[in-house]
Amino acid sequence: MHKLPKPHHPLVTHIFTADPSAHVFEGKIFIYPSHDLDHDGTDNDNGDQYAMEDYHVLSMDGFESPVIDHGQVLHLKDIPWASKQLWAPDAAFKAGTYFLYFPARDHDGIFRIGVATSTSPAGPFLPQPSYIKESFSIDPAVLVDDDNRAYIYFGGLWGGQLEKWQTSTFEPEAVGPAAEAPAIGPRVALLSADMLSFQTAPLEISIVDANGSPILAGDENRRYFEGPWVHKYNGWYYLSYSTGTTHKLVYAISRNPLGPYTFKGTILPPVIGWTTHHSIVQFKDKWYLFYHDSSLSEGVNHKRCVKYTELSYNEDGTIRMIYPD
Ligand code: FUB
Repeated sequence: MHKLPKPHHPLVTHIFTADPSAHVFEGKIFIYPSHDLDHDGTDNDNGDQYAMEDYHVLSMDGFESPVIDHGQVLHLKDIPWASKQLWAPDAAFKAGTYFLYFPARDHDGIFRIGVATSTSPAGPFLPQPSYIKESFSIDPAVLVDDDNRAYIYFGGLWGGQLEKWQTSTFEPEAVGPAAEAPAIGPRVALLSADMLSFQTAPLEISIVDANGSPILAGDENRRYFEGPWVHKYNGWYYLSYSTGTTHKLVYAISRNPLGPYTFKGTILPPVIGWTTHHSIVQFKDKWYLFYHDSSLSEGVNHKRCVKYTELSYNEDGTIRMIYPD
């Protein structure tokens, strides 16, 4: 049991946490974060410092209740196909089962996405023996739509290897497009009815500006980098993500879960630390942003802490920008 959550304060301080995917399950708020290792290794652009080995689940009855750490719910040693780096996960619920989607490097060093199941939102989770066929890269985020179709969004540049999949096969030496070419988009696939495989091949999402022109690779204030999240508000799909090198959380909207998405603006300016990663969830009649920064370690990029704050919309459906404390 941990103290009452306060906006813009670390949810827990006994472990380092990041990449929070928040959901309301069984009337409570469940948070599925990465569990950052407390080590003193150096950083590189490949993200080797993010050497996570397990997942914990956090929950709160509400924002006036203490945070519960449900302990270790899945460990690397129990995932037959994975070799290292359990990065940003997400969870979903369908037909009595809870699903935990997570990226990890396989035994060839290639990032893939796996899935584990549980009868409880608090885990423990039992992994499938193999990664999801045709999956690649990182940062899965699952939207179960109102018609019960489930979409999985994923992909991340640099350490997340997305630029190495531009031809649909893994090209280890591939680099990103030229600055004046369209940026690489996140991927989306429809999940099968049992939520354990892709029903459709991953499709690249197009993110365009107000004139319908693709956001370009050199437009680092707006182009997709990693950490996709899709939520629905007033019939619109909101795709939010990190811009990576410019350290912002931004968003784009569409009438179709597969896009194209039209860029709208910034949700959160840069926080302390290199990465920024989030989720957006409705609890009762309010909306919340869960995010992380590196304040708990005074700026160490791989020792992060999960936080939350309220999120609100303008009359026209645009999201009001949030200023981190
Ligand atoms: O936590 C490891 C990686 O850092 C995540 O997968 C990215 O989104 C970034 O937050």
